[in-house]
Amino acid sequence: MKKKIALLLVAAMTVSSLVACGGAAEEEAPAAATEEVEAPAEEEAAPAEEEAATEEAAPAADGEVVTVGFAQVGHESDWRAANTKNYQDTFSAENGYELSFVDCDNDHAVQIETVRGFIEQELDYICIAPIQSAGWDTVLQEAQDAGIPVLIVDRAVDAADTLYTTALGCDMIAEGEAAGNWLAEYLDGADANILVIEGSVGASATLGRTEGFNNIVAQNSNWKVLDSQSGDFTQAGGQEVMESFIKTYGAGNFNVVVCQNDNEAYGAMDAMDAAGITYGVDGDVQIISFDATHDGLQYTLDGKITCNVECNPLQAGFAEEVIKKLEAGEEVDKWTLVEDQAFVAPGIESQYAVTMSQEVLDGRAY
Ligand code: GZL
Ligand code: ZN
Repeated sequence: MKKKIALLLVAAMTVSSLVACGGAAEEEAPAAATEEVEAPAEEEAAPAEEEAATEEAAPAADGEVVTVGFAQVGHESDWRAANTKNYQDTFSAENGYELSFVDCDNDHAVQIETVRGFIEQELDYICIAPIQSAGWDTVLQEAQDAGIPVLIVDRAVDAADTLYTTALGCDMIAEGEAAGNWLAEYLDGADANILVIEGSVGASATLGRTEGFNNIVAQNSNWKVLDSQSGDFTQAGGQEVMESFIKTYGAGNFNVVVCQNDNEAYGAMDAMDAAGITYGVDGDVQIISFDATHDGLQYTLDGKITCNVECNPLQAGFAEEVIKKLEAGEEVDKWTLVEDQAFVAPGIESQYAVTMSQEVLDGRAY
């Protein structure tokens, strides 16, 4: 592998960019401590540099430290916080890695420059959780020309798979279809007037869940999607979009709200509470959410969220497996599917989902 560069990566960070950003999800994020390294604000052209890695990383099995760059989406959701912690726990110094972690704060331009920074530092491996699917060909070609294997993790890129070593993540279209199939089973022929709070614009999680759910909408002529707007995968975004939906469509004119992640669902619940709209298994509106984080499944157990489709954030182990194979000169698969499942509120039996119980919740790893 690449000659190891001096371990001390001098950070040319502006002070502000070192501050753990108080992104919406952070206030709600569980205690998982992530030393956020906030990429510099957009106007600064300089690529986000990594924080100084001061302590010497313990040598890997063969005595060499493996350097890994991770250009993370941001800190928009509880799911993201769990995913970040999983990478930091896995690619730790005691495991023989030196992780250059950068929170790209949901900014595609910053993420591209961050990857360029990893290439300049000649890291051994680069992991990218792409904020958006489009716009990756050029920098992936640059990484390939530099001989650095790239792992596309969590979300997907719209680029030829010859431009990266491997990809891993959940099947977002299948997640959307699981939500739709469950809804069809639950409604059992009843009409549906549906509002959708989408995830971040251009993200494969948004595109896939929307496509998958709409595949099932197309099979149900008495379903109508009244509106579909992005809440950017944040709680604030979910609340804002739900407030505008309530203003536009009025209480009583919709009976299903699809939130493309749990944090948006929390915001939507706040907005419906404020408007006196009831939701959940005993309410006028059924909420479908995605991510199945701990808090999201607590709401599902409480019957507030009726259906929650999981996307497992604990994916770093898959990435590490690929890196270990590459270190050993072995072939790696082009794609690794991270399995997931759906959950429904107690009292609901479904062929598409697991019925929530305290035992199911206690058995969850995140
Ligand atoms: C899904 C992931 C999405 C989550 C959101 O794999 O990319 O991004 O559903 C997160 O919580 O913001
Ligand atoms: Zn931020």
